[in-house]
Amino acid sequence: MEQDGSATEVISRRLTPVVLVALAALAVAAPVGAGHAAGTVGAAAKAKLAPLKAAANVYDSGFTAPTVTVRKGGTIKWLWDSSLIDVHTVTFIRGPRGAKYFSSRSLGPGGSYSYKFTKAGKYMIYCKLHAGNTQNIVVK
Ligand SMILES: [Cu+2]
Repeated sequence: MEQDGSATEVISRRLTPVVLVALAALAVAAPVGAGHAAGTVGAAAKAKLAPLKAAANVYDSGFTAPTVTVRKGGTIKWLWDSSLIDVHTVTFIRGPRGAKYFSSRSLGPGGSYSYKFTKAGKYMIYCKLHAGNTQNIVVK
C-alpha cells in the first residue's frame, strides 16, 4: 500500500511539468478561442507584459481561473466551456474608479463574451445566477 502512494506521487511530479509546457504552448498558439484550454490564462499571466488578449473559461462550477491578467486596452474573451445545460453570466461587481458596469447575457455551453478593459486596476466579476462564483481581473 505504501508503494502505491509513493508511486502516485512520483507520477504526479513527472506529469506536472509536461502539463505546464503543453498549456504554455497552447497559450502561444491560440491565446483566444482555445475553448478547452482552461490553463492558458495562467500561463499568459506569467508573461512580463500582460497580454492584449486573454481567454477565460466559465465552467459548470464557476470560473476556471481565479485571476486573469490583461494589458490596459486589452480584451478578455470568456468561453462557456461547460458540459451541463446551465447558464451563467460574466457580470461586473467592482473595479477601479471610473470603471463601467458590464454584463453578458445568461449564456450556456458554447457561448462567449468579450470585454475590452480601458481602465487599469483590479476588477471583480461574478455570475449573477451563482453569486458565489467570482473572478479577479487585473488590468495593467
Ligand atoms: Cu453561474
